[in-house]
Amino acid sequence: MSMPSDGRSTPMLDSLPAVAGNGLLDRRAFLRGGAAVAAAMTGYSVARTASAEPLAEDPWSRSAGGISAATERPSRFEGKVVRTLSNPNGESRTLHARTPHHLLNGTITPNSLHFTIVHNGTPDIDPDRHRLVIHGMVKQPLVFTLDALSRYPMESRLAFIECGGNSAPMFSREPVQASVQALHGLVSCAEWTGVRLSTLFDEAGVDPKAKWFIAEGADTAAVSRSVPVAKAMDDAMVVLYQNGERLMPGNGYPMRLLLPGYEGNMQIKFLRRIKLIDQPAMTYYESRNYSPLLPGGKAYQFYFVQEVKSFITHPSPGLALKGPGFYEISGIAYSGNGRIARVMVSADGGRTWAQAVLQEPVQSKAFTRFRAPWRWDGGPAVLQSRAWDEAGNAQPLRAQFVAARGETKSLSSAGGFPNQHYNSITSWAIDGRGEVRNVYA
Ligand SMILES: Nc1nc2c(c(=O)[nH]1)N[C@H]1C(S)=C(S)[C@@H](COP(=O)(O)O)O[C@H]1N2
Ligand SMILES: [Mo]
Repeated sequence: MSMPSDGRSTPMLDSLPAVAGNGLLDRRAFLRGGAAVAAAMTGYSVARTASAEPLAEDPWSRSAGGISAATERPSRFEGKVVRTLSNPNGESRTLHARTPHHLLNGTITPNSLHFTIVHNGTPDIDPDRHRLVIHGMVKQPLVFTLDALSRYPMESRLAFIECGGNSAPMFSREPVQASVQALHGLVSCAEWTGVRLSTLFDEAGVDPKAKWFIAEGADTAAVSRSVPVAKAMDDAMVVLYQNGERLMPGNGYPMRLLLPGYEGNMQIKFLRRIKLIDQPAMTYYESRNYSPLLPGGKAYQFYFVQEVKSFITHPSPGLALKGPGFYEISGIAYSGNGRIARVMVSADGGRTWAQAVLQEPVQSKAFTRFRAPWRWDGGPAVLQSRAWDEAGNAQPLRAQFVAARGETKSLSSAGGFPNQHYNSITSWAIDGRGEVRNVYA
């Protein structure tokens, strides 16, 4: 490897075993409490050696601080940590707000940064006037106020929500130069609290011949989707809280349907109606928008599950490397089929792979943060991640994926209806200056 820019030798770092090409180190360097990595980093002066001088007394150390706000906001120095808006002028049409994954860490998306898609603006719902009706093929139709719903037993779970159109630019034949936020920002993960849908269905007395239900929102877009009753009996919820506080308006206030692992579009926000039916209703959103086309001209009739997927958030475009040395490669993995079983990371465009550490606890249908230690020698590298889930599914390689699912000729045709459910590999190329670019490898 080349010498770090300050010219010092790095005996400790060199003693960490490389387990794959281009400087990927053994993940056990992390498992030993990080001591091996810490020792290795000293030669690289990521932190500068402290001298004997006292710490500077900055103004904030010398006078009383400000008052606590009733609702805390992030530091004013974090003003760049924002969602990007597809429709910033505030017109009431489809609006996409994307999560800045490259500026976050961990597994929970803060409520203010959870992605949002609203097809006809965010309604300003008075929770006291909102009602949820369950009717159709039931013994006893029911109507719930928010208060009434709040008296049922509740539970909390983590779950990611991903738009079927997330990563649509990755279908483009030429790699689109954009950030992880622009490419993969339509997925987020939160802790959701609410009432199991099976509890409400049991009370309503669902007719055994009812195999589907249709869920409808109170917004003017009246987004509605057919969902199998089996999902209701498995893990669906009517959620009222998001990371401990009431749902954000954009995420469905005052109540939404949560279908862990299923396509975002089905998880109806501003939920006002559930109708039990004996066959799918073939609504606009399921028969036109969300039945992805295949290269042969056939289309999926339904595509509910968001399949196993991962992408690297650090480093990623816009987060340039600052000189050779130690870096943690980290990213997000998730699967609509259950827990993440394994994530492999490559630094040489998929020729060789090293196993990443999965941050505990690894939870079903939720974000799993993976991390891998890496020694960048300053030369070109191509970083990739690939995930497996506990159901045995592997994230498909790009060649396999494109053969099965197709690609689009240009950027402008990306994001169209055939371009959904991209779950293949993302590759970040790093050049000699440490700049990061989206490539296909
Ligand atoms: N009522 C209603 N529900 C809706 C939508 C909507 O516009 N109205 N958008 C859907 C789409 S396309 C997605 S991807 C998810 C996004 O959930 P989020 O905005 O909470 O992230 O909500 C779905 N549920
Ligand atoms: Mo969506």
